[in-house]
Amino acid sequence: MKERLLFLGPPGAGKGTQAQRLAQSQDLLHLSTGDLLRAEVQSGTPLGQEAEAVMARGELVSDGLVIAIVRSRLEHHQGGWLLDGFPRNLAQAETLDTLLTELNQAIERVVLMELDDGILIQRLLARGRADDNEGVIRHRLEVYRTQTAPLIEHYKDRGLLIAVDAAGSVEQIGANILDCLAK
Ligand code: B4P
Repeated sequence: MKERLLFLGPPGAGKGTQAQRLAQSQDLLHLSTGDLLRAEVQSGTPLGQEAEAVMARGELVSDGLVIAIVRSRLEHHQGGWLLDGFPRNLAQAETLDTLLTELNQAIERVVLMELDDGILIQRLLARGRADDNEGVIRHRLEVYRTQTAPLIEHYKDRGLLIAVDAAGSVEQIGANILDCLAK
């Protein structure tokens, strides 16, 4: 079983849902930049105040801020990890590559969760978080296409990418991911 993983995919594909299950069952550190940013917003820290309006618009929080969060969590961690929702653009991916070279911890697999826009929108509207209204969701999908989707080629070129169909039950998708990671 691979121990250093990235989860990639459009908003609402279920990255958080599957990442949490897998991290728990395989005893990996689960780093969700979305969850970490929401915790900062909740606590009203200066970082959270900066992130709040950006997230509500469905845009990406500044690279510097997100990278600082990830670095502080990874640099003292021993063992496997799963990055969920990070990196989200090429600049973040390149900084991550540099950080992981420094830490001598290469990525072993990138799991791409693929799903049609119609289902994504339905799932997010049903979730109903503050940034889950239709206008903001459509903007997040656009941000995904322009800024995050280029990472698919970035990781495919390195032979790290596995694509998983993200339609179906949570259990079924989880089983497919485990199968792919065992290979
Ligand atoms: P995230 O917190 O990463 O959230 P997401 O992409 O919207 O959702 P995810 O794919 O994890 O879906 P989930 O499992 O919840 O990002 C939020 C915001 O944070 C971004 O817009 C950005 O502003 C900021 N941010 C985060 N990381 C950043 C970074 N690196 N750089 C800059 N900014 C960053 O599933 C969605 C719903 O579907 C849930 O309700 C779930 O229960 C349901 N669901 C899941 N699987 C299902 C299934 N199989 N069937 C039916 N429903 C399912």
